[in-house]
Amino acid sequence: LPVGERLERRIIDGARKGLEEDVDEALASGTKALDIVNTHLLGGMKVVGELFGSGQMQLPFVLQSAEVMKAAVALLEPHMEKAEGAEERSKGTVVLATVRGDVHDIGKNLVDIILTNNGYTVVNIGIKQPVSAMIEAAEQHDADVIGMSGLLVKSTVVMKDNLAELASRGLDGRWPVLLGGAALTRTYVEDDLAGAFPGTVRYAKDAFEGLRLMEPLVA
Ligand code: B1M
Repeated sequence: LPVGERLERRIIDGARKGLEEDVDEALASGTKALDIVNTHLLGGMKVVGELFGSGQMQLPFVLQSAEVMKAAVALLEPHMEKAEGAEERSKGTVVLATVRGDVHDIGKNLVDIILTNNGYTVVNIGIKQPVSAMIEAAEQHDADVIGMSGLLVKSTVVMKDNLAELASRGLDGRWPVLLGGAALTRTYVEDDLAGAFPGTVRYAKDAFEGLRLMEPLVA
């Protein structure tokens, strides 16, 4: 198999042994680190989601796939392009969290990498975070934006509650909120959530849309 397909297969099979060699080979062939993530690793993860969703894969195997995905991203991260000046001065600060009750963090951590490599300061507070922890971190780090990630359908309701709590504490105008994760839809965020939230709330379908949205949100 060509190395890209091998990497995709590794994610699906949760096969960690020999990963370094395949990552090195893919990089040596001239494929950019981010393209390897977006095409091959995410391609494999999509299949894992489909197999799990249709009952053809059990949870422990999904976990193994997630571990291989994380290991591959960690190997590729040093090879990712950094925007000029990204390390010198920060374009703004974002507090990033996976919402209460949700453990999925691969997407959130990719958003962290992309924003960090493009000059933003990311305060990544982890998974299963209540909105109070996001507020605390945003205050402590004088953040410009709060970013919430969630993949479960129930996380979309948690996000709605979080916005309501920000508003009820009078904090809706303080931080614009960026939302992302596979269970969300643009209409849900832009119509349902934004319609009921006095502050600014935006939907990012992927890490790159998150990056594009940061500039107007920070301004
Ligand atoms: Co979970 N899981 N999982 N899982 N899992 C899903 C989400 C699911 C869709 C699978 C399925 O049924 N087909 C399903 C949810 C169904 C639903 O809610 N209706 C599901 C389920 C059911 C569960 C459990 C409940 C299973 C169980 O216990 N019975 C359980 C939940 C536990 C909990 O959270 N309380 C569970 C557990 C797990 C693992 C631990 C095994 C593992 C996670 C490991 C980890 O993250 N450390 C796992 C995985 C790997 C998945 C799938 C297969 C892959 C998720 C992933 O990493 N994708 C997933 C299937 C799927 O998503 N279709 C599934 C790759 C990642 C890069 O994509 O996170 O979407 P994503 O991020 C994207 C964009 O969404 C966006 O940018 C990223 C890429 O550019 N983005 C943002 C994300 N956050 C953003 C924030 C932003 C901006 C953009 O700004 C703030």
